[in-house]
Amino acid sequence: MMGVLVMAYGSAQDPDDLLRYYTHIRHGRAPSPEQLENLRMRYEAIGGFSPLTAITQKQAAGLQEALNVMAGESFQVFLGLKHSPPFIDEAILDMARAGIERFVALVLAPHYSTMSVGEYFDEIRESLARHNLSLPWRGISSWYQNCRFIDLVAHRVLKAREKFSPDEQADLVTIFTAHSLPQTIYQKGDPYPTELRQSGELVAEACGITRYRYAWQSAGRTKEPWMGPDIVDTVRQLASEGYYHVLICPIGFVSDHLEVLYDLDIECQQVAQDLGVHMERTASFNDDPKFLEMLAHLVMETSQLE
Ligand code: FEC
Repeated sequence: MMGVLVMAYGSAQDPDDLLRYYTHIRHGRAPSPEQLENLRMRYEAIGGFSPLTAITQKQAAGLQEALNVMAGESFQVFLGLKHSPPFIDEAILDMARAGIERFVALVLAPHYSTMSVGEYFDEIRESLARHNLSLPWRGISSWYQNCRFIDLVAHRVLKAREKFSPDEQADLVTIFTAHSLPQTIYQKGDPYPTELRQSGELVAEACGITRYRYAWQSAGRTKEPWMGPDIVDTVRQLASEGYYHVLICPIGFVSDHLEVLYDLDIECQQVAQDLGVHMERTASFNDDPKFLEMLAHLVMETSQLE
């Protein structure tokens, strides 16, 4: 039996879990009371909790079903989250207990950065070492170029364009976004910025659109400089250039969560409305069976590599 370790960010389980969650994200440094209050306010604005962990659980279950259909029962999916239970470490132990002899590691984020996917892989290595396990594994570093993924995103973009009239579509600007990271990744030659551009180009080509931009979103609240341009500044910039119809495609994310539901749908939408900009965003994949089938293909192809 081949194991599949599906990994994602994780979210706070309830309001009482916010301090633990935020401290974990900050590598053990507790947030200030103001920072915590700000996070609480954002969670409240999206209904009191984030749907992320529940969606990730559905994605893992759906991936298992898709693999069962496509490959018989030769894969067993395990879920490991970065910042909330079930943690990656627990999933590694579960795999060992289940007698898994090798596994494919898949992060539910399409683009690679040492500070995103790389950290999930570090966690696997540390966990295996901590428990003295020697399970061979193959990590899927990125899948932003996968043609099935590009087709699915393109479909989402074309669908969302229908929310604009034909006249509006004529000057509509699509903005591809991903989570910002500290600018130090530029010095390290990290592939993340290039991968965002390439995925946007591929989707634009598949949709036949030529007016598109890139922006970073959800920069952390730390003192160091984060990658820009920020999505909110980009919407302001577009309005100043006379573009009042904007479609945001958060191609760096595959689920609804705080960074989509608050940062885009509330914060950015408010700025857009104040500027008189009609802003829409593409729907997240969540547990769309077509998306999970795409992941199943990816896992199967990776498991067959020598
Ligand atoms: O819905 C939810 O509850 C979770 C939303 C959420 C997702 C997410 C994805 C990514 N992050 C990435 C990097 C960083 C770095 C820091 C950082 C900080 C935060 C904070 C919250 C938060 N992130 Fe996040 N991220 C989500 C939520 N993130 C909350 C706390 C600060 C704030 O509110 O702004 C900075 C850590 C530090 O301070 O040292 C770096 C990356 C991703 C996308 C890849 C992935 O999903 O793993 C990269 C979803």
